[in-house]
Amino acid sequence: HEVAVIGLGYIGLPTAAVLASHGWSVCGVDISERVVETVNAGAVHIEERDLDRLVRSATKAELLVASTEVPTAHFYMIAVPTPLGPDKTPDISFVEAAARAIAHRILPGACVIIESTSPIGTTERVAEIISKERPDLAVPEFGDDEGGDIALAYCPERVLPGKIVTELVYNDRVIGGMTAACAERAAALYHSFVKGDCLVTNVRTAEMVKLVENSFRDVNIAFANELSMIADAMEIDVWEVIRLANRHPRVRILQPGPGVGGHCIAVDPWFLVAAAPDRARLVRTAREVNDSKAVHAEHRIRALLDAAPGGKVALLGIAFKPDIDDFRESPALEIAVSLARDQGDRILVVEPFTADLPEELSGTGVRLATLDEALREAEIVVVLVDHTAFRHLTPEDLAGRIVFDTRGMLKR
Ligand code: SAJ
Repeated sequence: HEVAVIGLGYIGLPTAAVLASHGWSVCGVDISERVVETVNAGAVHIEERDLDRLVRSATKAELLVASTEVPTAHFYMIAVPTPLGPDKTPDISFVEAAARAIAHRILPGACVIIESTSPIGTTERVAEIISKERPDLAVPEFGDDEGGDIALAYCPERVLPGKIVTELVYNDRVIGGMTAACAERAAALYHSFVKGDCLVTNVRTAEMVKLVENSFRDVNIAFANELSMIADAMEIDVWEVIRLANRHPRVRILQPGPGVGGHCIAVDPWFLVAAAPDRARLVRTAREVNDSKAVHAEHRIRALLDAAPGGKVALLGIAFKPDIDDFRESPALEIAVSLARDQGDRILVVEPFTADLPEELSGTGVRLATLDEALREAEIVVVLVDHTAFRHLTPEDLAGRIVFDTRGMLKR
C-alpha cells in the first residue's frame, strides 16, 4: 500500500477516504473488527456529511481497504485517540502502540506522520520507540541535519466536525518535521490533496500550534461564558451586551452557551496545562470557567423547577453543539443527566439527532419527546442546543412558558 492510516475514527476514516479519492492506494487500520468489516463493506460507522458517499466509491474503486493489521507502506498516518487520563494528564498509549506496530513493518524510505492531537514531545517519543524496536534503522532526531532512513513528522488535524470532508481539503495545514527533510517529505503527501497552504515547521512547534488553536477558542468562549454569569447576577441581557460591544472595530466576543463540549476544545487545553502547570494559568482558568458554566445553568434550571411545583421542563437539545449527532462531553447532556438524578419525571428531552435517549438517561424517568409534544406539556422551556430545527420557534410558540435560553438562540 502507498498509505496506511492507523485509526479509522472521525479523523482517520475521512482522511483515508479523501486520500483514496485522490488516487492513493490506502489501507485503513483499526483494532475494531466491526469497524474494519463496515469499511470493507463500503459503509461507515460514524455520521459525517458526505463521508458515506466517499467511502463507498473508494472501496468500490479498490483504493481503500481496511484491516486490523498494520501493512508495509510508503506513508503511515497515525490518527488514534489521545484521551485525557486521570489527573487531567494526556494519555498517549494508543499513539505508542501504533508506533510499535509500525516499527515492525516499516522499511527504509517510509514516512511516519502523526495527526492525533498530542502533548509536546510525542513525535520524539515515537522516534524513540521506533528506534528501540528497530536498531537496524537510522531514525532522525529532533533538529538533525543528517536525516535518517525514515522520515517523521507531526501534522495536526484541524477539521470541524460536521464539515470534515470539506475542511480536510480546504484548510491550511501545519507540517512539523523532525528535520527539514522530514517536513518536505510529509508535505509532498499533503500537497496531493490539500487545496489550502501547507506550512512547514519543526515537530515541537507544530505540536504546540495544535494545542494553542483549541486553547485560543476555549479561552475566548470562557470569556463569553464568564460575561453571561456576571450579566445574570446583574439582571442584564448578555446577548445585547455582546451584540453592542462587538460593534467596536477591535472587539469580537464569542457566544456564551451551557458550557464547552466535544472531545477537543474541552480536552486539549489540559495538554498545555500539563506541559507547564505553573505557567498555564489563563488556560487552566478558562477550562474551569467553561466547566462551571454547566453547573451555573443547572442551578438556574433547578430554581425554575422549584418555582413551578409539579411543572415539566422541556430541554431542547443534548448534543455538544448544533446540528450534530455527537453527544461526547456534551454539557447539555451533562446538565440533563444531573437534573435527572432527582427530577427525571419532570424532564422532556427534545433531540432531533437521536431516535433513543442515551444510556445515561434511560431508566431515569426522562422522556424523549417531539418539539410539539414538549411544547404542549412543559411549563418551562430550556434551550441547550441551537439546532436548526429549533430556530423557527417564535414568541407565540412559547407564549405562557417560562423560557431559559442558554444559547441566546431566540434573540438572534
Ligand atoms: N461554543 C460556544 N460558543 C461559541 C462557540 C462554540 O459555547 O461561540 C461551544 C460549542 O457549542 C461546543 C464547543 O464550544 O460545545 C466546541 O465547539 P466548536 O465548534 O468550537 O469546536 P469543535 O470541538 O467542534 O472543533 C474544534 C475546532 N477547533 C477550533 O475551531 C479552534 C476544529 O477546527 C478542530 O479540528 C477540533 O476542535 C479538533 O478536533 O481539535
